[in-house]
Amino acid sequence: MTGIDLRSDTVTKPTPAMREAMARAEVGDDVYGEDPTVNRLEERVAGLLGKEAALFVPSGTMGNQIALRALTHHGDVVLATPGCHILRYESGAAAAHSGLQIETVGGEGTPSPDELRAAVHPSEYHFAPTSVLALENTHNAAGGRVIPLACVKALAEVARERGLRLHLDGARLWNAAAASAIPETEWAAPFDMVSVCLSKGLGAPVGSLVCGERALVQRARRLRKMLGGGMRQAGILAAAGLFALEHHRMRLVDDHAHAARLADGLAAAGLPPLAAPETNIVLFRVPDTMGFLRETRARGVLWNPVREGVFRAVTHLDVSAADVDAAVAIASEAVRALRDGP
Ligand code: TLP
Repeated sequence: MTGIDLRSDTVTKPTPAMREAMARAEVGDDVYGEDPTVNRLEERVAGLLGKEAALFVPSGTMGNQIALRALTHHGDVVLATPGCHILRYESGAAAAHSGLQIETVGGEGTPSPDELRAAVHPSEYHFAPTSVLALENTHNAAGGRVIPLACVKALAEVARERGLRLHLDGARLWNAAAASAIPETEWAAPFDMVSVCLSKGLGAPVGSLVCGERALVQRARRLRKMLGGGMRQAGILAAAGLFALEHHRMRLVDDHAHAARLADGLAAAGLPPLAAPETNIVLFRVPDTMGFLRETRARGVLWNPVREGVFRAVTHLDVSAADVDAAVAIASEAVRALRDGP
C-alpha cells in the first residue's frame, strides 16, 4: 500500500538531521527561564516577527488561547472570521477558559472594513464590550488563503479606530510569507499578539510561540503556567524548532508548488478544486464523500472531508512531487471505481 498522508501538515516526522539537533540541544529548567535553547528560540522568533518578546508554548491552540486571554476581560467579545480555528476547532476554549464570546464578522471571505465597523458593539451597557479582532493568516478553512496585507492593514485601521486590540493566529504565517515574498515582520506588524506554529509546515514535532510586546508576553507567561503549559527541559523541542526555522522555512514554496500540481491533477481527474491553492492546502469537490474516503484509503491515500462533498489535502515536508502524482492516480482510480462499481 502506498501510504501518502495528506490529512494535515501536522503529520510530518522529524528528519534524522532534526533529531540530531534535538539530541545535541543544551537544556535547563525553562520554568526558571534557564533553558538556553528555549531562550534562543524565543529571541529568534520575536526577531523574525519584529516583536519585543516571544513565549514557547506546547501548541497553537494554547498560543491562541493565551493571547486571547491576555488581551481581554471575562465577558468581552472577540470578533473573528467564520470557520477560523479559534471558533471552530479549539473545543470551545475561549468561552470555557476566558469567558469570551466569539462573534463572526464578514461572510466566507475576508470581512470588509464596513462589515467590521458594523460588527463592533456600541459602548452601551446592554452590549458585551467588543475588545479584540482575531484574524487567521493563512486561513485554514478558506483553503490556505492568504489574506492580502492591504486588507489586513485596512481592517487593523478600523479596529484601532474602534479601540479594539488585534490577535493573529499565524499557525501558517510562514506559508503566507513564503507565498507572498513579504516578510513575517510586515504581516505581524498590525497585531498586538501573534501566535505561530513550528509543528505545521515547518515540520517540528511540537511547539508554538506567542509573541508581542514584553509586558503582554510576561502576562502570557503567567497564563501558560496557569494552564499547565510550563515545560522543563524543553530545549530538546526548541532545538527542533530552531532547526526547522533554519532549514525548512525557505522550502515551503515547494509545498505550494506541490499543492498547485495536486490541484491540477485532481481537476483533470474530475475532482475540481474550490479555488486555485495559494499555499499548501487544496479544497476539492468529490461526488460521494464516504465512498471517496473509503476507496482512496483502501489504496493508501489519507485525506479528510471538511464537509459533505468537499475534501482537504495538505502538502508538507514528507510529500514529494512523485507522491502528489501517485495520489492523483489513486484519486482517478477511486472515481472510476465509484462510477463503474466493483
Ligand atoms: N489545525 C489542524 C486541525 O486542528 C484542524 C489542522 O490539521 O489544520 N490555528 C490554525 C490555523 C490551525 O490550523 C491549527 C491546527 C491550530 C491553530 C492549532 O494548532 P495545534 O494543533 O498545535 O493546537
